[in-house]
Amino acid sequence: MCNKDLGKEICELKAMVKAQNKRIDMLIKHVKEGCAADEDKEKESTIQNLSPYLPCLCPDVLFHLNLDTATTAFPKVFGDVRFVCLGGTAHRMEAFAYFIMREIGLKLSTSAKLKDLSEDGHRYALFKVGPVLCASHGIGCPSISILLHELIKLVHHAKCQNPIFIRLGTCGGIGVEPGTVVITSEAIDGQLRAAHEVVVHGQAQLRPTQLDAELAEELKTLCKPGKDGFVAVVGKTLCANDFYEGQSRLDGAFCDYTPAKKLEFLQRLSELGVTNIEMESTAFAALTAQANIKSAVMCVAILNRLEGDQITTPLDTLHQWDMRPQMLVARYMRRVLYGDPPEETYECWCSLSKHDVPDEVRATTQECS
Ligand code: R2B
Ligand code: URA
Repeated sequence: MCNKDLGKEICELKAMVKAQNKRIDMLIKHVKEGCAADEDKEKESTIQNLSPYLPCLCPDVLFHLNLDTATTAFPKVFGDVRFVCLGGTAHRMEAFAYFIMREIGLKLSTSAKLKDLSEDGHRYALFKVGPVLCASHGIGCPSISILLHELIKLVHHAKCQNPIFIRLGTCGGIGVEPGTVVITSEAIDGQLRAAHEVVVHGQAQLRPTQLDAELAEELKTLCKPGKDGFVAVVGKTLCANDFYEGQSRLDGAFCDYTPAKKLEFLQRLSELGVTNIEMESTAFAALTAQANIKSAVMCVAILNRLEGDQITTPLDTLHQWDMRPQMLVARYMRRVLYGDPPEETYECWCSLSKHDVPDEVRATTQECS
């Protein structure tokens, strides 16, 4: 063996001894200070301001999700969750789960399909695709609020670290071309307050509807209008408690105002910087902000309310538009997970069950080896 080879070997051995010494020091420290306490401290979730009564719930039953902490090991099953995506319907969120699986490079075995983890609860749908949870929230603030209480507890029990919540939906645009993606800067309620009203013990409380401004801007930059064929804008969102009179429509079963009054209201909204109307953003913004969760709302406008009330766009066009916020969120996740562009497969636990894979998924996913 020449001197050069010997020198290299000595160098490698020294590095090994140094690493082992470091490990021994760490183990001694853990034995002295109690490693269990250390590990527990490291693994607390980043969720804040939770009810002081949560630790007393043994088990905690997340009734509407049909999950509980006694029968599900939350840290094991959900501990790797980094993104929680919410959308109105179970069908849309199941399709989104398959879409995001491909987009983040996950593979599904040919005999498996994603399982709705809350199916037996018959309220909301919940799918897990590696680091992404996909849930349906129904219509309106009361519905999304119940889901968020339970999802926030879920990520807390799972000890998730800085999960990002994103609502993907549809909306009525104000002064924007149908098909435009509107990302919410601020959510205001039907009385034009940047607040979510919660009635507790007969008293109305106003909770701030704060969203992450940086995240909204970043999501916007991921849209490439020239290439994508649509634009994304950031603007205020009016969150209504009703689809018809609450959104100043003339086409509900009842209407006691004139077309002129309707337009006057919509123009007023436009002057206030309101770019769209939907039905969940105030509750979504308030609950995520209270929990210290970074969050965003991204909705595709399916009509321009300055031009009408009825939605007459063909269903297949609406389905294509539905994909637009999903495409942007996929780009965002790939950037966060891998940097752009995606290079590797993310290996992790999915909500799989052994059934046939839908054809459209089989066509676009590779078999596990
Ligand atoms: C947008 O669309 C739904 C009503 O059709 C509602 O959930 C919303 O926010
Ligand atoms: N969702 C709404 O809440 N309003 C619309 O006009 C369209 C979708």
